[in-house]
Amino acid sequence: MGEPRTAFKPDDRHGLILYDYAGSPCARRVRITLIEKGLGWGTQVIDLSCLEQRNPEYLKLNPNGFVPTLAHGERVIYESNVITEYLDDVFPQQRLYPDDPWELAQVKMWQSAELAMAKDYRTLMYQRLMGPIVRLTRTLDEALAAARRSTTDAADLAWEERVWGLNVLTDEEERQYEDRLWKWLDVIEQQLDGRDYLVGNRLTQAEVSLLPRVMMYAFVQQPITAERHPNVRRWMDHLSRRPSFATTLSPQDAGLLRLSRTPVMPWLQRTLRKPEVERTWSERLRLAVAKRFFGRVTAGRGVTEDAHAGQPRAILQPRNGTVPPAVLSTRAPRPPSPETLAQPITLYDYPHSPHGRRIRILLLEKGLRWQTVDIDMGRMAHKAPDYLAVNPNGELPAIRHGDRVLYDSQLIAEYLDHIYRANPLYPDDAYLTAQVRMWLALEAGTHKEFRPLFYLHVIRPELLQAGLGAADVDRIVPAGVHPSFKEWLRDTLNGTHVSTPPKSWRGPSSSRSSMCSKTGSPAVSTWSVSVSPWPTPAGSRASTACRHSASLCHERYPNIQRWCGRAAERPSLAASARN
Ligand SMILES: N[C@@H](CCC(=O)N[C@@H](CS)C(=O)NCC(=O)O)C(=O)O
Repeated sequence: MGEPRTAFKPDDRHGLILYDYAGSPCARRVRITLIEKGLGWGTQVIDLSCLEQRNPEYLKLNPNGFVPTLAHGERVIYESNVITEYLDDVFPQQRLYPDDPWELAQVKMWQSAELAMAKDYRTLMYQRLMGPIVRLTRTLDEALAAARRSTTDAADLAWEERVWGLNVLTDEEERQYEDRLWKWLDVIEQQLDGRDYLVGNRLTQAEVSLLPRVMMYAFVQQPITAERHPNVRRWMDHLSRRPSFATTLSPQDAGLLRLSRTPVMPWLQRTLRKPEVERTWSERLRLAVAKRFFGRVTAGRGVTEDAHAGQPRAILQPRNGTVPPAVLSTRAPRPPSPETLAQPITLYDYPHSPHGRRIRILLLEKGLRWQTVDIDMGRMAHKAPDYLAVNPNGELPAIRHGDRVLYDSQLIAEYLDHIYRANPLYPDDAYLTAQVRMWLALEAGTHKEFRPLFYLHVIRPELLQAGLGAADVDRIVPAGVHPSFKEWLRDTLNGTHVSTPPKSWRGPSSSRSSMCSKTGSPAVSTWSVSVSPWPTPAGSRASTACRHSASLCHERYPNIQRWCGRAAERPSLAASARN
């Protein structure tokens, strides 16, 4: 095993280790937070260019297989937004999350929007930036060898091959993703009209979470200009001057930003796609120069020096036995006014939606009444303009609480738990709360695998039972829904997701194994019996997973089965079922 490598001189004052990658916007938001709070930390680089995030040793720390992860003594926290909120609770200096529950929910909605942007961004980035760089600097064999040092999962290796082959997206998909990224930017532009910050009138975590992503639009050839997005440009320029933002921009990213102002990347993408024999002499010469240049740019990321080393690197481990003191969340939410508490609650829901059910369970646990507006997911009504005006993510559920609109089931749950204090479902302790949020993040990490299975096993039978087939899609889907969603529904009805999932999603067979590996993590059972005395919102998804893929849980995972069984004893679970 190679030696653990740290990029910066470790600073041990607080026992913090950040598992980091210089070009990662998700890790950068943690670095910005640490600097804003005046904290020091040590760094362990996880080299994404060699798929080191799939290294089994790292997966033990972060089962989602992403950077960043933070170790605080022996505590391990993953998911950037969970990390930053934990830091805000434990190190309350320079608070970045607001105390007011509604402002807090708004910050979290921006974070949720960023997660949606990230899905589109990720594939475009692999197509337009990572792919050309990997293709230019390595042969396919070298790229696969580098990946194999961290993973033997066939789906991961197939992904690496697609990245190298510049085959992550079709041209049509590229246009769709680009379009969706612009739409997000339009939403931010509108919000910043006449204001300097996204929420309230000061810097909050909304800025820290969004700016690192927005800044990277340029990397996927979507430059943000003052002509088209003047407010976003002003906001970016202003924030980029803050020391925490300025010092966390890695030299490589600064170089890529400069490069993105030139036509080099689109040229590379085009030229690398040409068969070698068709490349002109001048193209070959320019490719050789580019290769030297990118070799230098990527050197700090481990691409070149590690690609041939042939051994997994050891990953620096959290310090066992170093337990930071238990910290009750230092946040003291202002009690809401009686008028706020009396506001009616409307839930935008779909009977089979596990996330809708998550909120139904919570409302029942708290003894709250609500009215339901059903959004027919089976007819893609959640992607229609009417609903997108409520929730630009196009996902269920959302709630209306008086004149406040909230989307994303996790933050809705936290908001309701903050406002209505009866039967609290989130713990007071900052680290336990972080653990609840990590489980929810793990669950969110199964969405891409879960989604095709959900359409195949839940939506399809329902539509077939109603006598509907692929030929009816144009008639039943509301006006204004993007054609790609109609195509998705047609594939659902034809049952062809199994063989032809959209390129950007993994297919159901790998869905099944990933779901298994995620829900089957030994930690799940430990946690569910030892840490959680309350029915967590995540329970609704576990029970749905069991129902749709019975082979996933019952025989293989007795602890999960016991956990589901215990949760099922809560009256709220039965009462929340709508199917
Ligand atoms: N929701 C996660 C997302 C983390 C994430 O996507 N990290 C990227 C770097 S910004 C990553 O590790 N990518 C590796 C991959 O896509 O396989 C978080 O906020 O921590």
